[in-house]
Order: sequence, then C-alpha cells, then structure tokens
Amino acid sequence: MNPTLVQRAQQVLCANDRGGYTIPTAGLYPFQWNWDASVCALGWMQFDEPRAWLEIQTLFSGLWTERDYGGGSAGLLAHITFHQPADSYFPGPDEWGTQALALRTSSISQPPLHATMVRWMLERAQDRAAAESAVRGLLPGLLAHHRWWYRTRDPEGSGLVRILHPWETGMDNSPAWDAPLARVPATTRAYRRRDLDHVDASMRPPQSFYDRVVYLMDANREAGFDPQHMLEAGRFQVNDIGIVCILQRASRDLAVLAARFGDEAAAAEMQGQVQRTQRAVAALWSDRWQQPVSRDALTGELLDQPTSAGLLSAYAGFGFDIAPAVRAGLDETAYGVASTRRSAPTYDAPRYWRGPVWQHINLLISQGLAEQGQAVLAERIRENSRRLFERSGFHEYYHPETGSGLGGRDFSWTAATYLHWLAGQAI
Ligand code: 9WN
Repeated sequence: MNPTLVQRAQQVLCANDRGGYTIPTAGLYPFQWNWDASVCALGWMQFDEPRAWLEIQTLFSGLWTERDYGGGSAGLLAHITFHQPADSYFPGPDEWGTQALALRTSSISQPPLHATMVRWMLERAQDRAAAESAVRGLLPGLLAHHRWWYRTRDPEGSGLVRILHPWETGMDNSPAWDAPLARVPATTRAYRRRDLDHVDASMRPPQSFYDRVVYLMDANREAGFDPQHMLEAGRFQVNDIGIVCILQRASRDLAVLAARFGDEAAAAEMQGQVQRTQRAVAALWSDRWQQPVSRDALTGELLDQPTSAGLLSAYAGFGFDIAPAVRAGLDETAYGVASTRRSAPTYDAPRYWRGPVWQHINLLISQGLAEQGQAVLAERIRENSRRLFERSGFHEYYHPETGSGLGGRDFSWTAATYLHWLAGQAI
C-alpha cells in the first residue's frame, strides 16, 4: 500500500462528489454514469461506507418504472442519469427525448455490474446492520433491472441478451462494433460534440462514430422507447460478450443475495437465466483468438476481435480456458491487459477502447482468473496495474506500451479501483 496514492485516490473521489453521486471526471463527463457508479461505490467503501451505499441508491433512483413511457421499459437503468444540469457534455439531458421522466436519464443502459459490486460491498462492510438494510432496500431495483435485460433484450429466451447501441457496452469504440456500425445510417441532423473540448482527438472516436451513435439515440425516441419497436427497428443489434459476461456474473450474485434475504423464488428465477446463458455461450467461442467474442445478432456473424470483453468470461464463471489468450496478450504489452490485443490489425494504442488499458477491467479479469485457480496470472495483472498507478496516477485509461495516462484526468473509477484492489482487502 502506498499512503500518498491512497490519499490522492480518496481526494479524487471527494473532488468528483456532487452530493450523493460521483461524476467520472469534471468537464468531460459531468453526470452520473451507470457502471462507473458501481465501481465508485467499491472505492467509497474503503473509507466512507454510508457514502458508498448512497452512490448505488442515487443511481437506482433513476430506474424507469411502470409509469414511464407506457411501462414497457420498466426496469431500465440508464447509462447516464442527469441529476443536475451541465453543458460541457454532448449528448446532454435535452438530447434524448426523455423530458417526461421525473428524473431525466438517457434511453439506453450499460454493463450491469451492480449486483456483484453490492455483494462485494456487503461481504466487506464493517457496519453490518447498515449494509444489510441497504441491500434489502436495493434488491427490488436490482431484480427489476435484471428482469429488464432478459425481458426486453432477449424476449425469445435465447440466453444471449442483445445491446442496441455501442454506448450500452461501455466499450464504446471497440473494433468489434465496426462492421455492425457500418450498416447504421449517419445522422443528417446538426449537433456539436463536446468531448474534443477536453481530450485530444487521437484518444477519442472519429466523427463517423458520432454520426451513427446520434442516429441510434434518435431512433429510440422515434420508437417511443417501446422495447418491441426498438427491436423491430434496431439497426445495430449485438450480443456483446462483455455485457453477457457481466450480466451472467451479476445474476449469479443476485441469486445469492435474493436467497440470503429470503426471496427463494427470485433466486431460482436468476439461476434459471444463468443456466440458459451458460448453455448458449459456447456459440461465441473464437478459434482464432482462443477466447469468446461478440456476435452480430442481426446477421449471426461472429465479431472476431480480440478485445478484453471476452476475457471477462472467467469472471462470469463460464468455464472457458482463457489463460493462454491472457498470457499472450500480457506478453505483447508492458502495462496490463489491453482493451484490444496489440497483435490485432485493429489495435490503436491511444484510442478509446481500441488499445488502451482500463484498470477496472483489469481488476475484473484478474478476479475471474483468481477464482478459476489461475493465481499466478491474476497476480501478474495486479502487479502490472500497481506499476501503472504508481507511474501515472488516476487517468481514464493508459497507453499499454508506455504506461502514460490518457483521456480524462483525476478519474473516479480508476481511483476507486486502486482503493478497492490495491489499497484495500480485495476479496
Ligand atoms: C458515453 C463515463 C463513460 C464510461 C464509458 C466510456 C465513456 C461515454 C462517452 O465514458 O463513454 O457513455 O461519452 O465517451 O466509454 O465506458 O462509462 O466514464
């Protein structure tokens, strides 16, 4: 443990605290983001337990209900919740067409880490009574959200949910989305992106990406946020291996939490979904890269790219042997698991999700490998991450070859990952 870094990590979270929620970083991302919030809560847990629980509670205050837009999307937990206005980000609260919501949000979701993070928080809480009461209060929202994923994104019960927007994956500009995104029309409406006011263009997606994500955002509004219409009209539909893994792990953890708090029926329901996904996931294996990958749900084609998303399969508990792929990737770069393998033709070292290292992804991959009995490999990832934190502090992401910090600075989930994984007692 490095006391100076611990103090700096805590300062990052405190500086990004907006009263009940933590922004990822000032300027670039001025609202509450979905999967960021779960990682932030892990970090807060190390020095302020009530604040940690509040982070998740505040996030779930934006959960869509039966009263919202005809009720079809009840249980949607949006990727951004706009608790307070800010004009440094595009697309902000007025762009999504969700003005009728009591608390304005976007109309898409993000990787559902929450149930897993809540379970980890419960396991390490010092104040047991407060933790149990918090989890009991969160359970209905967690269940509603998992049901939303299975009901609206896998209505046929195939076992593999689909995402309808690259931003839902959290790995927005991944090369795996290039082919399906190429079929999405470019928007013809005027807009002004704001990310380049904050970060160099070499680290961000190209304009062609924004033209298509804006088109997809507007399509949701045109479909009235009705899940069936969205599936019928959806021009981008992908079985994202990252979401499949994260949902799988979270549903296993949610089953444990539900059983522990007396809801055996919900536990059995989640276990049923887990078993269905376990049976379906073999279809996503890539012989070329020796790891599972995503699939275009409209064409059935594998999106055969070696991204870190598929390396979450140990964390999911799927049972694939991904250790050789992880080792091969670590041998190619000096600073941890890259978001896209350096040996892939699509690798682009500094660009957003096409090469850089994200520390929370490395934490999840390492955790999964440790659980799979790969302690040495898990520790190798952790040590790489430690060197990266000590070399470059708390950036949004890092250059996998030089270790230099990229993207936003003083970044919340990076600081939180340090506190949980390297300064605290990881589970
Ligand atoms: C769009 C906040 C978010 C992360 C995503 C990351 C980036 C947003 C953007 O920032 O995405 O959601 O505008 O680029 O890709 O994973 O949640 O940190």
